[in-house]
Amino acid sequence: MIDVRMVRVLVLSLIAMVGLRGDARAQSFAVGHAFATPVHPNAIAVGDFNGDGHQDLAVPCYSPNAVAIFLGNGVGGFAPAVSYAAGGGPRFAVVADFNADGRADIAVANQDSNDVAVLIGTGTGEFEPAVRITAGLRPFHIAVSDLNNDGHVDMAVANSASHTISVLRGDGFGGFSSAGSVPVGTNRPESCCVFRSN
Ligand SMILES: [Ca+2]
Ligand SMILES: [Ca+2]
Repeated sequence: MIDVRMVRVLVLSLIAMVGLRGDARAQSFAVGHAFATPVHPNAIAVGDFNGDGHQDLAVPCYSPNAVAIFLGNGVGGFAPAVSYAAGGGPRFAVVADFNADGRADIAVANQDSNDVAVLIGTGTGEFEPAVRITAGLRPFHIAVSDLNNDGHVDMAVANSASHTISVLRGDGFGGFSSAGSVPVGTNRPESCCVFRSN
């Protein structure tokens, strides 16, 4: 039985080798390690939050409505999590540089408070308090891209209960404003991605 307080994270030397070499032929992994998280982890996002060249993890967790940050040591280990308040029901997290300062930031989809939390990274592994932007009902997923070709990172948010994709326009300084939403049918959109069709 899976303990919901734990997230099993396969952090293995072989994975690091694949990342460094881009070797798609590697097909096996060593035994994984489990790391304690706050209650009910929902997703994992990867980035280098303290600029040491080692991958770190952001794990949105239902309780206590936070995103847990694990700083990696580069050999498969992680420091105990430090949590940052995110909003109601953190469901998904994505890493991007929203204010173009070269430091990784995080956005979290909050399915219970119907918003997206943006946490600006300081580059030391810590984050500024979350700024929350209204999305649709029960946002489950975020995709990041420059959607209007202004050079700033924007977000598309899949809202599972309002059956829409919200577009949040980035200002390049970490701020976002709503650019409306697009209906996508009635079958609970729970994920989205960005691609160019022409
Ligand atoms: Ca790091
Ligand atoms: Ca940044």
